[in-house]
Amino acid sequence: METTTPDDRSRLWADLGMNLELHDQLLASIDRVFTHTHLWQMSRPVSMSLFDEALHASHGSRVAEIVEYRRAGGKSVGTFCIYVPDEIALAAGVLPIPLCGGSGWPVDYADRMFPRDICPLVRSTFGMAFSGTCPYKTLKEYPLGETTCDAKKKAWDLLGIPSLELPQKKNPIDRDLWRSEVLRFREDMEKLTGKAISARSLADSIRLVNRKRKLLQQINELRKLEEPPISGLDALLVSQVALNMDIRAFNEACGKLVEELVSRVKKGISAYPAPGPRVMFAGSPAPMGFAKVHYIVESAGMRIVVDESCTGQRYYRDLVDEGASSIEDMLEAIADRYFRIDCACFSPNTERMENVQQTAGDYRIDGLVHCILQYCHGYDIEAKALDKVLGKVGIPTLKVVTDYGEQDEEQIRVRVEAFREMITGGAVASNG
Ligand code: BJ8
Repeated sequence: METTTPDDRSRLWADLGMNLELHDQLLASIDRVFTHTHLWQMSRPVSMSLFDEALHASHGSRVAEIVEYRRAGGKSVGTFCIYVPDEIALAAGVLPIPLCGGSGWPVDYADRMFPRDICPLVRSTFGMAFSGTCPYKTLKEYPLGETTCDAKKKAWDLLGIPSLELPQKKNPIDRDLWRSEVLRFREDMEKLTGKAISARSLADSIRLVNRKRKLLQQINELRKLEEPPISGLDALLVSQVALNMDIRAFNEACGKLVEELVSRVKKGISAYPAPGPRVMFAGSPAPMGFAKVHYIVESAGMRIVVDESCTGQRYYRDLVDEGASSIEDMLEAIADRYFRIDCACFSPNTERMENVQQTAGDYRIDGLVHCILQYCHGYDIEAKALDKVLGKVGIPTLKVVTDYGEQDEEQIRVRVEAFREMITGGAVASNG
């Protein structure tokens, strides 16, 4: 919840050395986009106000909390991928701060360092840093990248950012490499704080992060119902906020939301005013600030009932096994859990094919919308393989390649509406 006053916030941003004029522009843009994409919905759960506030607090009271934490001697690490094991950082007393940008406003500021033709996620993240509008820029001991796609890998090189080495395959030798990286991350976190991680603190943080993922699972389980009590747009916002909000406060807010959703189901309250085809959102992540495709799909009368991306199922599907008692076994369990993530950076990525097929059945989807961020070749090319798998079970797909801008909204809408017509028995959609 936003607990700081406008004066507090201005002081905070000035103390952090931010560019206040440009930052005002960024905030105005975030606010305008959020109002446009989310506030037209007629049947939102009341507790979504907690997540709306958290989105706005991400540049206000959340920043103040982290400043306070650091003043008290706490450490933090900036991350860019859901492969970084939060459990280990938290057990060491290090706050992980996910830094992926989802706003279209700062992308051009990345041009002073990067070519224009790279993915908007990378451009938005570094555009914010370069324009002096990222409040988290100085709030971390160091940023930690990972060797996933080429855009990210080369960005780390250029900026001198260290990275976790992710294997590209899933053979036993790759699992060994990943395990050694997980152990290295543990050492790095211990060096940062000067304290060894105890078995007790690691067990506590495993339970804490599992609790977060279980709550997200409960919310998303309810989207399987004929009449989901929460829209795809709001479920996305919850996932986006999950990456920024203090974990305990997030778990509390999610608990309230789950209660309300269960009660809405009992009362027969749907998130949607009219019937519509059930679709899966799949592909590149949709970080906080980016909800364009969800907005277009749902305002065109379809229902996004499941998100397959890193701002969806890929983030909460797997839990860390809580059965281990020694620190070594816990680290093995963490390595196992993260190694199951089915990012398109892996090749072959057969797990993703199997997971999507399973999810398609579980959520009884009528169609799938690939959302590919421009120049995200992994998800773009992999869309073909997924189409083949889904084609065999008669599920149509639509591929939307886009960036964080608003210029293509109407073009996408035309294609999305044609897709809806095709699913409901009308015209044929074009898959570009
Ligand atoms: S586990 S999806 S968070 S790497 S930056 S791959 S959009 S071209 S973010 Fe990701 Fe981890 Fe994988 Fe998930 Fe494409 Fe852009 Fe690369 Fe991206």
